[in-house]
Order: sequence, then structure tokens, then C-alpha cells
Amino acid sequence: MFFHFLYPLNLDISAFNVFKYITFRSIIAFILATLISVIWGKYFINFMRKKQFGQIIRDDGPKSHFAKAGTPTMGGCVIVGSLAAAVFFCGNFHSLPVLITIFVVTSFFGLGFLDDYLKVLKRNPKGVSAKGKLFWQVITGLLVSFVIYKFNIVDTKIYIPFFKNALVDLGWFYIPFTTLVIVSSSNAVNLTDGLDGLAIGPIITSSISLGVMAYVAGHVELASYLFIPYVENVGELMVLSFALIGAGIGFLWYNSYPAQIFMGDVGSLSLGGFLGAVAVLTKNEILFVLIGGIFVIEAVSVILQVGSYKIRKKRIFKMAPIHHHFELKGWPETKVIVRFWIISACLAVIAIATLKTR
Ligand code: 57M
Repeated sequence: MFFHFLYPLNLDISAFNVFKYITFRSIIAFILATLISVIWGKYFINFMRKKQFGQIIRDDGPKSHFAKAGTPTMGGCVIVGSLAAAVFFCGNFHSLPVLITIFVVTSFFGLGFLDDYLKVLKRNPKGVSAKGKLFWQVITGLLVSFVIYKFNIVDTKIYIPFFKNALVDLGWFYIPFTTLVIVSSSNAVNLTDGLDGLAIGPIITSSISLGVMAYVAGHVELASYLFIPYVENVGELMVLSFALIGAGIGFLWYNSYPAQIFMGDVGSLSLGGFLGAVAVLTKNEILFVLIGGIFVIEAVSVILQVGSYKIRKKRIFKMAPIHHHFELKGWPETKVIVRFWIISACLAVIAIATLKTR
């Protein structure tokens, strides 16, 4: 609203000219989202506790998790709600990348909410079937990827870090490729969300990286100077990324060990979709493997574990995803979490550093 209703008044009130700047609106969005999520989080937790809408703990998991039974979940409503409120005030809805990202988050929020609603409120442990979830995600991904391809919002070339020139032009194959990026990102974040703060930490570091990438990719001079693809209006995704950083920090205030709330599928699926969509729209589909490295490691650990068990009838890890492996090795939960955060922060710094190495 600031951009659409206050900035046009800058001829009468010159101070409103600041609302033109992405950086200014990003900082406001960060502050707003942090305040809203910290304040709202407290009331949401109390509400979920009063209603006894708590997490059911599976009995085949680490014994240490049994104590978590009944912890309120669906905290993703607070994260995405705070993100939405901050973007409502600070966003630029003329930006197609912004509208596309909002669509992905909304669709995956709806999927996650339905899954959590069935599991937590209706006490149906199955929730939405795995096939049903994947179908919903793939349809969303294909829709978004087709629009990106059809309206040429980004080019179909794939760029890899350190190299100035494109690796390959995928042509129409860019549609399934970008669908894969968005769907994989959503599911990888979902798998990662298995310890207190383990998912939201890398979501915050990834949002910092992607926010910086969005700003430079949407800036004609900077994009040219750094030899990165320019994408019209993609800089506005910095506002959304900074809003997510704030909403994530506010959520972490409560999700830090011992967690008072979990984000639920409503959070993990939607925020994973956010990261995947922003990675595609900023032309960082490959660099995102580095930026979201923790999510990649977690997802690959599951693929390897399931593959190994199916082929060799033997496990590689004590338990997958890999955070459980370290838990069963005797690492305290907090040590696993903070060490994964450290890796994620290092990957974010390296990713940003690749901007100056093309
Ligand atoms: C998403 N959900 C957590 C919470 C969170 C194929 C297989 C790898 C699938 C995977 C699975 O079920 N993944 C589902 C992970 C769950 O967290 C809830 O789910 C939301 C995220 N979607 O917001 O609402 C549990 O995680 C713990 N938790 C915290 N703090 C948090 O801040 O402690 C979550 C958030 C919560 C809580 O205990 O209940 C989860 O782990 O299910 N399956 C697994 O991850 C299981 N692994 C497994 O079966 N491995 C097998 C094969 C299949 C690879 C093997 O290694 O041989 C593990 N998870 C559970 N039990 N719960 C181990 C068994």
C-alpha cells in the first residue's frame, strides 16, 4: 500500500518519495513482520494450547521426541500471516515476480493447512496422502512455470556460479525443470523441519541470500556489472525476502529449543515453495543448491537411505533425514540444530560471494 497509495503523493509530501525505494520498503517490511510475528506468536500459541491442537509424535522416531507430544503446531500461519501483512503494506503488486511468488506461497499454504487441519484438528494421522500432496504441488509448479515461460518473465537459460555465460538454454524443458525446483524445495524444507528451529534457521539465511540476489538481478547497472541476468521488477522480491526474514526471526523466538510451537506443514511447504519460486525468478536455480544446502543434504539423505534399503536391505544412516542420524549418534538436539545453522550461514555467505566471481 505504501508504494501504490503513499508514493504517488510525493509531489505534495516529498518525504513519501522514500516509498519508491526497494531498500527502504524492505527494511520496513522486515521490522513490521518481526513485530507482528513476535506479538501474534504469543497469542497463537496460547490459543493452540487452549484448544489442545498439538503435535502427535510418531512412535518410530527418536525417543527424545516423545516429550514433544502436544506441542502446538501450525505456527506457519503466524509466519505466512506476518509475511503477508508486511508485504501488504510494503509490496509492489505491479511486479509479476511478486505476484507469482504470492501465488506459490498461497497454494502451498492451502495444501499445508489442509494437511495439518486433518492431522491436528481432525486427529487423522494420515493427513493429505503423499500422492495428493505431490499432485497439488506439481500442478502449482507447472502452472507457475508455464506462465513464466509463456510471458518470458525470465529466460530459459541456466546459469551456474563462477561462469559469465549461460550453461544451456532449456527451451520449453524449462517448464518441468522449474517445476522440479519449486516442488523439490517445498518438500526438502518439509523434511528438514524435524528439530526445534532446524528449518527456520536455513529459511532465514536463504532469504538473506535470495533477497540480495533479487536486488542485484532487478538492478540494470548492477546486473550488468556483475554479469548476472537482469530480470525486470524482480528486485521487489527483496521486500518479500526481508519480510520473511523478519517473520522467521519472530517465529524462531518461540520455535527455538525447547520449542513452544512447530511451523507445521502449513509453514514448511509454503516457505519451501517461496524459496524455490524466488530462486527461479532470480535465475539462481543452480546456486540455490548451495544457498539451500542444508535442505539439499536433508533430502539427499532420505533418497540415499530409502534407495539403500530398497536395494541392499541396509541403511546408510542410523535414521533419515540426517538430523535424526546425529541425534541417534548422541549429539544433543541443540548441537545438531546450531551446527546446521552454522553450515547454512556459511553457505549463504559463499553464495553471495559468488556474485563477484563471474
Ligand atoms: C516432515 N515432520 C517431522 C511438525 C513440523 C520419507 C520420510 C523421510 C518422511 C519423513 C516425514 O515424515 N517427514 C515429515 C517431518 C515432525 O514435525 C512435524 O511436521 C512439520 C513439518 N512438516 O512443523 O509439525 C516431527 O519433527 C519434530 N519437530 C521438532 N521441532 C520442530 O520445530 O522436534 C518438528 C519441528 C515432530 C517433532 O518430533 O513430531 C517428523 O520428523 O516427522 N519421515 C521422517 O522424517 C522419519 N524418518 C524415517 O522414517 N526414516 C526412515 C526412512 C523412511 C528414510 C529410515 O531412516 O529408515 C522420522 N520422523 C519421525 N519418526 N517423526 C523418524 C521416524
